[in-house]
Order: sequence, then C-alpha cells, then structure tokens
Amino acid sequence: MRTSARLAFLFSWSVWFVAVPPQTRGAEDGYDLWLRYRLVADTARLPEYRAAITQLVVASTAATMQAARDELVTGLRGLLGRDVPVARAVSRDGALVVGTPANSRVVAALPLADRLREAGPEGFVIRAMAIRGRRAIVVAANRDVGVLYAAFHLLRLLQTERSLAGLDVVSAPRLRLRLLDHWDNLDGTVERGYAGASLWEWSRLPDSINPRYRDYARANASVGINGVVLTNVNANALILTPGYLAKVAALAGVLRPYGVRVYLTARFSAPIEIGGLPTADPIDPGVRAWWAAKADEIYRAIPDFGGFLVKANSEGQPGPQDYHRTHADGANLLADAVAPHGGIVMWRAFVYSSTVPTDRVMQAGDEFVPLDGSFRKNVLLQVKNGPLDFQPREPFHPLFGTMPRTTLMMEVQITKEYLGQDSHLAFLAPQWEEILRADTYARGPGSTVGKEIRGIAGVANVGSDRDWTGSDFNQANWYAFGRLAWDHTLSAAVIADEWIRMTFSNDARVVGPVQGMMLVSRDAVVNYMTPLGLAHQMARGHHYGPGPWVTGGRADQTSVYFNRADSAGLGFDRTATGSNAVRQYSLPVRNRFSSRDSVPDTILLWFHHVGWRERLRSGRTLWEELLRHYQAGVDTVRWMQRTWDGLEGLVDAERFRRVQGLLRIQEAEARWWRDASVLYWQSFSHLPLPPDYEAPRHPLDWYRQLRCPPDPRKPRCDAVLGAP
Ligand code: GCW
Repeated sequence: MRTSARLAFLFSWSVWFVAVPPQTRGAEDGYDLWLRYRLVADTARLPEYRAAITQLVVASTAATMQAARDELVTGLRGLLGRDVPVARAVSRDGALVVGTPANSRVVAALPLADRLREAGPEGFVIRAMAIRGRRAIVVAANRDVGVLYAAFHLLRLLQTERSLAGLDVVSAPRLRLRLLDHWDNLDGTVERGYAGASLWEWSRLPDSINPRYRDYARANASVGINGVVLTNVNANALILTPGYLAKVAALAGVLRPYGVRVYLTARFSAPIEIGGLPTADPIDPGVRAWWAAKADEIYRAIPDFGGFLVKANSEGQPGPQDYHRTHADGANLLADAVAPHGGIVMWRAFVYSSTVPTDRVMQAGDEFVPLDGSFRKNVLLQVKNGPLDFQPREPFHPLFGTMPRTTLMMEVQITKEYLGQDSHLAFLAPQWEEILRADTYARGPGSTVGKEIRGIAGVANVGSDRDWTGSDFNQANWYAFGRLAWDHTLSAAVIADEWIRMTFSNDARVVGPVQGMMLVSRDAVVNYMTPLGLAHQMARGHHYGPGPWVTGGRADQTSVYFNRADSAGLGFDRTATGSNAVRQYSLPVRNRFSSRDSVPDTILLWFHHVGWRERLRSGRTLWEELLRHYQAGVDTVRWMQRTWDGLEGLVDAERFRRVQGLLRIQEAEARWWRDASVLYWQSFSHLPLPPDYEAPRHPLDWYRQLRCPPDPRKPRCDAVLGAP
C-alpha cells in the first residue's frame, strides 16, 4: 500500500472508531447472543485475518451450504469490517474454500481423505493449504452440515482472536444426539421457563414464520445442537393432530438447513384422546396400528422427523403401567411405530411413584435395571444427571453404571429451576463437567458418564425474551451445553473463555475476571442453597427461595423428607443402615459413598446422617462446616459483585448495569438462603452462632412466612428482604 493510501485507510478506520464507539453500535440487548461478529479489536490480528481471507469460494447452493455461506458472509463482514466477495473458483491468495467432496470439485481434489474419514458424518476439517500455488483456507466436511459447523468454528476462531497460521483442525462430535428439550406448552407458556413465553407461535403457524426461528436455529447450529424437542414432556396429545403437525412441519422447514431435527413429545394416552380408541394398552393391536399410522402421517409431513420423547407413569402422566405393562412395553410400542422411518424414542427414566415407600432417589434404578436389555435398538433411556431432580449438586445417577445393554442418554437442565432461575448467575458447565467425568466403573475404571452415554438433552432456557434466556449470563449455559454436547472432554474454563470473548470482549482485563466469576458461580449457589450434599430445600412448587421447613402433601416432594434434620443431626442415611440407595452404584463407587472416610464432603449429607457435633475431615464439626459453607456462598457472590464492578467502562454500560443489578439481587437472596437455612438448622442443633458470624436480621418465623411468587416476572423477593 502506498503511504498516502495507507494514511487514507487508517484515517477512514479511525473516523469510524471515533464516530461509532462500541457502546452506541446498536442496543446491547443480548439478541445476538455469542454470534456478535463485531470488528476484530486486536490491531495485529485484523490485518492478518484480512490477508488470510480475501474471497469465499462456495460451489453449492443447497440449503445448508447456503446457510454456511450466509453466516460466513455476515460474520466476516462484521469481523473484518468489509465484504468478502463470493467466487466460484480460487483466483487469488486468501481464498476460503468451503465444501464437501461431493459438492466442490476443489475440495474433492485436495488430499483430505484421511482427515475427512476422521471427521465422520457430522465433523469437519479446517486447514491452511496451498491450492494451485495460492494460499487458502479449506473448510471441508463429508456432509453439508459439517461444513456449516466448520463455518461457525472458523468464525469462532476469529471472534476469539486466534491465529490462523498453520490451521489444521479436525473435529467430530463425541455424541450422536445433541438435543434441546423445550418444556413448551401449546398455550404459549413454558414449564420452568424464565425467559418469557414459548418461542413457538402456534396460533400463527404455519403461515407466519417468525424470523427468530432462524436465529434460534443459527444459535443451535453454532454449537452443534442437532435436534429439538418442541413440546413439554408433560405432553398434550393435540400436538399429534393434523393441524398441529402442519405447524410442526413449517418449523422443521426453518430448522432443517441448520441440521436441527424436530422431535415431539408423545402423550401415552393419545390413542384415546385424539384417536377415539377405548384403550392405550401397548399390546393392544388397535393401539399398535394407531401409533404406526400416526408415525406414517408424521413422516409424510416431516420426512426427517427425529422421533418421540416420552414421560410416562411419572408425576401423573399416563403410561404403560396403567395397563400393568412395563416401561419397556411402552417404549417398544412407540419404537416399533417409528422404526420403519428411522426414528427413535427417548424414554425418560424420571419416574417415582406416590405409593412406593422406598427412597425416591432409588425408584428409577429399581424400576429400570430389571428391564436392561429389553428395549428395542431405537430406544434411548433418557436419564437425568442425578437421581433426584436437577439439584445444584447431586451425585451421578446410578443408572449410568448399571444398564450395560441399554442405550442411555443424559438429560440436564439448562433452565435453572433450582439454581436461582432467571436472576442468579450460575454457570452450569462445571456441574455438567463434574457429572460427565464421574467414573461409573460400569466397564472397569475410566467408564465415565460421558463415555457411557450416546446422547445428551438439555432442558432449554430459551424463550421469547429479547435476550432469549432471561439474563446475559444465562446465555452462557445454552452455549456451554452445546459445546459439551459436541465434546464432553472440553473444560468449563475453556468454554467460559470462548463465550466471554465472543459475547463481551477479548480484553484480558475482562476475560480473566469474568471467567473467574463464572467458574466459582455454581459452587457459590451450592454453598448458599444446599451445601455438603443437601438437596431439594427450595420452597414448594416454584422452587425459588429457601424452604427447608416444607412439609405436608406428598412426603417425597418435601424438604424435610430430604434433609432429615433432627436433634441428633442432619442428612439422609442412604447407607445399609438407612435406605441403602448406595447399593445401586457399582463397586467401588458404592463403597466410596458408603464410608464416612471416603465419601466426598460435597455429597456427605446426601448419603449420611451426620451428628451436629461430629467432626468432618477438616477437623471442624458439621455445624461449623455448615456455617462456613453458607457464609462462603454469600462471600463469593460479594466477590463476584466487586469483580464485576471493576469492569465498569470495559464492558458496555447497558450490560454492565443489567448484570450489576442482578448480582445485587443475588447477594440479597444468598443472605436470605443463608439466614433462613442456618436459623432452621439451629432450631434442631441448638448450637450457637459464633460471635463474629454475620447475624441473621430476622427471626426464623419471619423467613418462614416469606412468599416468593412463582411468576417469572415475580415482584422480587429482595423487595421483601430489603436493601443490604
Ligand atoms: O424438575 C421437575 C419439574 C417439573 C418437571 C419434572 C420432569 C416437566 O419440577 O416441572 O416436569 O421435573 O422432569 O418431568
């Protein structure tokens, strides 16, 4: 570049910077998620990227290739600050060649066979190579969807300001099924949703297609999510009627180019409710014929329909046991109906009966282990990460180690039903990492949960809110879920680092502190809500604030059932002297959890009833340890507040203030949790609080009468609690 041209160039950019500071470039309302594509801020990287990518060579116009091309065009325009022309052939240095051997002659001619084999059906290859003497970057895959994933990967490299020199990436998903489960009802409400209404506008479909559907698909594809269950597991049979299937087909049409397949929940009693049959008995020939015909009808409307997700004989849902049949009979009925079309059935293991007097956390194990080996090949048993219900911390579900002849998938909750919902900052990747890495010993040492499963489903936290997830930081959980579903060996730290760079900034003064906040946040919640292995101490029904005193109604939905507080101590004895839930784990896990000497403190009270004055490994008594943990939870939130306050001016003012406000709520509510819990335990332990302990502001009865409404737009509980 001649000097004058260079000056003109610099001038034009500096004017742009001065005229449009980051804060004013559109509202920071969170809509763009991590796909922000703002101009690369690093002044060394930007010219490197501009030289490395000067043209985009795409041969195919198939829908998924078009999606990849559109994303690259938009992304590169934003990141490089200029348009990258699309070409049909490599004509200069800096070509970005995008395609599969089938749709691109350039790609087919390259020596990529080994790498493509490694990439498999959904994976991809990204390589810096020379093509006819010109420098190029090749983005290749075996199928179009792999190219799309690669496009997002390449954009992520730019968004996170990585070097493109010597690029040689081969990436393939470790799990075949990577699904979001929406608990969305047909009336537009979302069960356990804290981000507005359902995204699906059933009354407007199929004629009106909200542009958000496409952005939703982009977000999913960007992290490799390849399926969505559109409807709540507490299912409505109407979704299987022709009118609704036409709407589902319209949605499937938007999601398809992004590699996202549609699945539906099947209500087991649908043959009665919408089929007019007298029974839904799984061995009744009429019922079997009805489901087979229904599957045919669905596949006519949606040829790549994924299959069914079923909650049966659980929390009042109908199921095969209504006819004295087993869960396998029920699952196989539906599996046979979709099998001719290549569909699958995800049968949930979340069952517990109101009449069975055994420990609730054992019921799924007792129910399903005897059925091991009796499910059809296209059935996956969908098991929650822990044996209870998405608590801030649970041990891994024993079914992961004890059903060797059944295909398993794991269900986690991205929506934070039990972790502060829309308002508390809790980054969940550390929780999922902990479970995915837990060793089940199912096939000897190293049989981690991640290796034992074939798929993963996350209960979505997405809704109609402008920011999709109800808060800026909740977006990170959607992102992290997808990344771990793709590769469960990724660390929470790496995922947080990526997300921060893509969402907030690559500035080290931002990345480090925010990553620190995210990585401690889930443990902070555990500490102020349910430390040392306590579980299900949330208020009844809405599960928002503390309610360790909750009793009455179904015993196994109450807090006192789970905490077992008495004058002697605290915790649920699940060893041989108690419910013996430990027997459901393989050896040596069983022994590890049974013994007070080896059970991790983090799940101590899950498995043991411990005396208030008994000493833990730390040398402190249970009482002292409890107090420390509750206080640590509050202190961590305060540290998060200070850390965030230090970022003023480094992140845009809008998001800075929003996060600051939510952290204020979290601090008040962490104190609420601590004080309510400690006072309640004290009514059993009768032990004093140390003189230097931050004393609760109110007596126990005051906390007991607080009500935090279930409405997601709840008048904040902190209004009741008062300012700090
Ligand atoms: O977590 C509990 C929720 C219910 C949910 C159920 C389930 C969809 O409180 O709202 O119902 O689990 O997973 O089936």
